[in-house]
Amino acid sequence: MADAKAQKRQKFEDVFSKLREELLDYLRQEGMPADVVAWFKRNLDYNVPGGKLNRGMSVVDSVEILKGRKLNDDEYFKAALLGWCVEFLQAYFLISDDMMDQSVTRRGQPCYYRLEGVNLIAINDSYMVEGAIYYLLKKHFRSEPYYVYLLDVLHDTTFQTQIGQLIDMVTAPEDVVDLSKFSLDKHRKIVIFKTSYYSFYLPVALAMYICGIPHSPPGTHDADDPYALAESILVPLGEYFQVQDDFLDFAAPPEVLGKIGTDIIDNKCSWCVNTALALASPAQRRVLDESYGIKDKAAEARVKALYEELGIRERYAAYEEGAYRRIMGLIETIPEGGKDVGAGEVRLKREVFKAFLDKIYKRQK
Ligand code: GPP
Ligand code: MG
Ligand code: MG
Ligand code: MG
Repeated sequence: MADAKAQKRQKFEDVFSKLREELLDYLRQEGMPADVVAWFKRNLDYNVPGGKLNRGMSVVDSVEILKGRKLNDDEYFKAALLGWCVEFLQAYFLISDDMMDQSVTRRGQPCYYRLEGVNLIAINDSYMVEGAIYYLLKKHFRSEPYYVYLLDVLHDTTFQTQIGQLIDMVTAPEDVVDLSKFSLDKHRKIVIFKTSYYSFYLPVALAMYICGIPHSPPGTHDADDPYALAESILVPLGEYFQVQDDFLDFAAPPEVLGKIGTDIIDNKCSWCVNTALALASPAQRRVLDESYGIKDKAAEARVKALYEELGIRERYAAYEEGAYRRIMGLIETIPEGGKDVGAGEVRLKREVFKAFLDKIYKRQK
């Protein structure tokens, strides 16, 4: 079992090595100096492949579910390439997010911009990781009828993520604590724009495009469009995932979670603090105002004790049950058997969404 998982990851990573060589070959063909090629190579190796790869591999999984069979070599390569586009996009976001957040470490090593001699060159390096997406797409997909849709969905989700980043930066600066700026409604908008679109909708939409699922013809009701339908399920699913992430940051034992939560100390606009703010008495609110977002272990412990007092765990359990039922209900709006959603050869399937939901429901880490 663990072996099959490792093999699957290895196969996906092998595609990265190939894509990296295509990108470096392009620079070489253009006669770029060796130190420039080496710089770009280090940028790619340091920033793109080191994460969990869930988003990227979910493109491959979704294509397999939609087609209902194993992929041949060419189909696998194309699906994995699009999966890597999501990972490149995320790497571009994270390089720049770490600079904006002045973070110290990412994925257990120093943030890229903090490497000797990198500093603000990381701004250009993040743009190059983004630019690489469109070089690879053009090279492999330009003659496909759905090429323009791939470009569109990548551009749209990039802009949505940038908007989400802006709400986040303006609402929760790492150094100025002002809890009056927080609310559950802002939390929801931040999460949907900063995370849901690129992490959940984008991988599935890319999978749907390469499977040839068409948009509904212009003029038909928007809700019947399979992409609109997918979005209407995946955006709430991503929201649920991030609420879990926020809750686990507070509640999961570090030895289970694999990291120590820092949301309280970092002044994050987390689901926990927003729920606490909505429930707090004036005296409890003072505790939050005085202790949230400061770099002090005792202050963090006071906030955690208040979360326990306010019953954040029970609130979360109720939220999780509600979210699960609501999302299951949304999934069941996908027509099965009878009427085709996409009129093409391949139809949208409930299984795509159930696979995501099953992976995250009641997760402990
Ligand atoms: C990470 O959020 C930021 C993003 C996923 C989007 C960044 C978007 C840009 C347009 C740059 P975070 O700062 O809350 O999380 P982490 O703790 O991983 O840094
Ligand atoms: Mg950050
Ligand atoms: Mg950030
Ligand atoms: Mg988190």
